[in-house]
Amino acid sequence: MEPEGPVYIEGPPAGRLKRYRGNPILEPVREHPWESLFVFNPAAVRLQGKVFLLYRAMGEDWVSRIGLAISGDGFGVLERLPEPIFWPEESWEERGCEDPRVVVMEGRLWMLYTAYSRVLAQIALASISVEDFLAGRWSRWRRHGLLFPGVANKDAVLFPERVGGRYVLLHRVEPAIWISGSERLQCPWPTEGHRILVGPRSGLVWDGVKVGAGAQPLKTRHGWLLIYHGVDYRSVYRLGALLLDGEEPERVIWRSPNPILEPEEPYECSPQGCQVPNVVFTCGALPKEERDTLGDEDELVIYYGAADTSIALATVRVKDLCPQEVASRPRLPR
Ligand code: BMA
Repeated sequence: MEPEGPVYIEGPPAGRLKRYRGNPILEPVREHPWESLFVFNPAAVRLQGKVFLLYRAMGEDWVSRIGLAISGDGFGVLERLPEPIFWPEESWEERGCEDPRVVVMEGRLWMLYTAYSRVLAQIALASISVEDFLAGRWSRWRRHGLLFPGVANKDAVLFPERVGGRYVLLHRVEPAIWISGSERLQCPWPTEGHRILVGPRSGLVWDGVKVGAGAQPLKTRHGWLLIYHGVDYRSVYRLGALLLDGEEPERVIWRSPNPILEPEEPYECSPQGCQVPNVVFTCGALPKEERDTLGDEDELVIYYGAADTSIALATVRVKDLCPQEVASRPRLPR
């Protein structure tokens, strides 16, 4: 029988992420007024063999702007721009452009971000061609507007390719992660056909208060792997994993019962002058080696904001994250 609503199967535990020894990889720059206080929550894309981190930065005026760091191998930072690449221009984002999540489709970078107006946090969409991005032509960013005008919404991320011919979006109307498809990638996004993908679990558990999508979904042989964040009753932010059906991503195959990363290191818990203690929060992850579809042995690099103050990374192999018995589990009938 066709199950009604979101499918959630309690499953075996996920493996844990392994922190990079060189963490944090990016910290605020006191001499740059726009990023002198905090840098965190980067999107990650790979272009021409390099990793580009588009990160949220806050400085003296407490307004969030987007900065850019470039890495050759995805670990060490080769270059970091002295000026932001994207900043508030519209009234609905006057307090900041936060938490970018970027995918590359059809020759353009598509960036969803939280547009904070001082009153409301909403989802906005901007894009730029790969060519303009690589040439640093920031005036060529195109603002498409608000995805759901007037609606409080956060943590939106696009799938990196069309699924079943449609663009697919995850977003967050508190306290759950929602999923929705559209024929067109435009603002406003259709308001019909949205479904809850997963909500918080009940009880005093690590993802018991609210959940939100994290990095862009990664395509694996077993389905779409989504790193999400869960918040507990003490406002601790941890990361978990979801495996979604490759063709019908609204079907949840597995959800990690345990967190895969939680604040433990000093830079994640309560570093001096930190913005928010006990936070690990991701907006971007990439395969270590360029891949279309990830296999079990492939390694993932997950970039994350630590205590809303600095940027760190952690790695894990697909097979260590997603248990074998989940990968080989027979799928529910379509
Ligand atoms: C969320 C966003 C994130 C932040 C997180 C933890 O609501 O503001 O940017 O990392 O809270 O403070």
